[in-house]
Amino acid sequence: MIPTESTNKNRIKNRVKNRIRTAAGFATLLMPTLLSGCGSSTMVQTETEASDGLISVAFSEVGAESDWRVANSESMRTTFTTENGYEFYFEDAKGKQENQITTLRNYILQGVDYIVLDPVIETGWDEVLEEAKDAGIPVIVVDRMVDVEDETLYTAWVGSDFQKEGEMAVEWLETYLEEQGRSEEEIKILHVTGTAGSSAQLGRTAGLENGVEAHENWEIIAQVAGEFTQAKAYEEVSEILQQTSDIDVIYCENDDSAFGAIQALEEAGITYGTDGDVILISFDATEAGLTACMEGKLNLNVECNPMHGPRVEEIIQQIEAGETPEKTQYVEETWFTPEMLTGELIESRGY
Ligand code: GZL
Repeated sequence: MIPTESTNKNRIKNRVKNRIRTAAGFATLLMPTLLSGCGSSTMVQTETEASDGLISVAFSEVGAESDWRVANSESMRTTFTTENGYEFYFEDAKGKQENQITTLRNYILQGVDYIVLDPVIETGWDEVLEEAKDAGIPVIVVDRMVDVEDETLYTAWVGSDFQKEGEMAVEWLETYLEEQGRSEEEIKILHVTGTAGSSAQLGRTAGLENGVEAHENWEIIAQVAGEFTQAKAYEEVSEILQQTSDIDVIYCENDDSAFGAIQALEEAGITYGTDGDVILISFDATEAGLTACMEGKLNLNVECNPMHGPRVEEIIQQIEAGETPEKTQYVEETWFTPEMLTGELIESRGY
């Protein structure tokens, strides 16, 4: 949506202010180079060079570690297009917080209109978010959460209730075991966690651990770091299967790590899924994950919606119109079992 005249004036005024501050910032940064007479100074774009009338949205993405992540990046790219009235900046941090902090500082120096941050882990953001606030640049946090002293350091957060996702999985497991006549049986669970300290890992882990706490016949026999990737999960699960095959459930905190667990189970000759010995639970409900679930390879897949682009755009348009967006916006999510799924349904979901 192209902004109105009044919001345009506001933004240009803001942008000139930001650029003056940025030029000063650059000058300080470049001073040593200039004084030493080497290197070329890259002055900030003047107002006439900037793409006037477009809203600059600068996104710092976690990485490209999973199918979910790729869909999340795509949703942002296809929302913030020039045709829609935006100048879009994108940086993939390759899973490292230090890369995200560097990226945010560059966005601040560039004097962008909005920063969107998907924080790889929850802690360590206070300082750089303070710098963005001082620069007058609103920060919208998506997907994972930041744990900061001062909540005014970000304008809004939109994402999933990860603990609720875990609780949905536990509720389903409880019912499933009941239907199988196994509610009194000793249930041994292998827990494959996501990126340590990420909101998705913290929430999904809490959901499972609380569930185990409430069922004295459930036991987590091992917690291994799958880091949301197929390769790492395969390595970790293979190692466990060399020590024991006495496992009833493998709880994987995303689809990619579930695929790693499947690889390890197949190599060990252990059956899994709806007709196998091991119950497989996964999260994300990506196209690949739901297809595996439809084929009976996964018993349950809990949805985690990555399509944050449209929601972030709504927040930006509210700010542009002088409104105050809701601080915390949870997305609605559900779960899937094999009998619920068809090729058409999977196709219709778009990721
Ligand atoms: C969840 C997101 C997680 C996904 C993983 O919202 O942060 O990160 O569950 C992704 O697939 O790597």
